[in-house]
Amino acid sequence: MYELYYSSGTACLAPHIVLETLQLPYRLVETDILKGMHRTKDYLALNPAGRVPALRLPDGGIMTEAAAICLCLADLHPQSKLSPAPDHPDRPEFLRWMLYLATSIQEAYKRYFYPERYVHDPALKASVNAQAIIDLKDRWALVDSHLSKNGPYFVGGEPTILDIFMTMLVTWHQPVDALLSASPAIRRCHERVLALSAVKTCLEGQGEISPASS
Ligand SMILES: N[C@@H](CCC(=O)N[C@@H](CS)C(=O)NCC(=O)O)C(=O)O
Repeated sequence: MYELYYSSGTACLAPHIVLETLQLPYRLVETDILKGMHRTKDYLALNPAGRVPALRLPDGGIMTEAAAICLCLADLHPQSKLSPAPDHPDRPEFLRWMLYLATSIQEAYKRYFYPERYVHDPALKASVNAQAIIDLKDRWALVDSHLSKNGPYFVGGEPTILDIFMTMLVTWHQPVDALLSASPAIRRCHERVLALSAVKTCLEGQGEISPASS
C-alpha cells in the first residue's frame, strides 16, 4: 500500500493522479498545509524539508519531490506508457520538459505564492511577485509553442506524466482563464487531461482523505 501525504491544491495532485491512473493500492494521508500539518514533528521526521507531497512506498521507504515521484511510478509501470522507456527516442525530449516544468515553471509559482521567502526586506515582496508573473508568462509561452508544434501532448500521441504535471501547474494559475486564453495549445492539452477518468476521480475525491493517525 502506498501512502500519499496530501494537501489539496498543491504539488500532491500530480502524484495522486499517477497513483490513480496506475490503479495502485494507496491512501491519502491528510497533511493540510493551511493547518500547518506539514510542520508537525511527525511529518518533519518523514520529510525534514517540511513540504508536501511525501510518498510512503510499500517497502516503508519515503520519497519526496513531486516530479521524481511521478517519474518513479511511471517508470515502474511501463505498460501504462506514462513515460517513454529510457531507450525510447522520445525520452530525451520527455526528460527535458519534465525538468523544465519542475525547475522553471514550478519554481516561478513558488516565488509567486511565497515572495516573502525570497527577500530580507518585506518591502520587496511585491517586486518578487511581479517578477514571478513576468517569468511565468515567458516560461508558459515556451510550453505553448512546443505544444502547438508537437501537441496535443508533450511527447507521442498519448498523455504522459508531463501532461499530468502540466495540468497540476495550470490549476495553480491565478486566474486560470488568463493563462488558458493566451495559450491555446496549453488549453487543448489541459482539457484532454481533465477529461481522463483518473483525473476526474482525483479532482472530485479531494474530500476523501484520512487523518494521519487512522
Ligand atoms: N520541489 C518540491 C516542492 C514542494 C512544495 O513546495 N510544496 C508546497 C505545496 S505545493 C508546500 O509544501 N508548501 C508549504 C510550505 O512551503 O510551507 C516538490 O515538487 O515536491
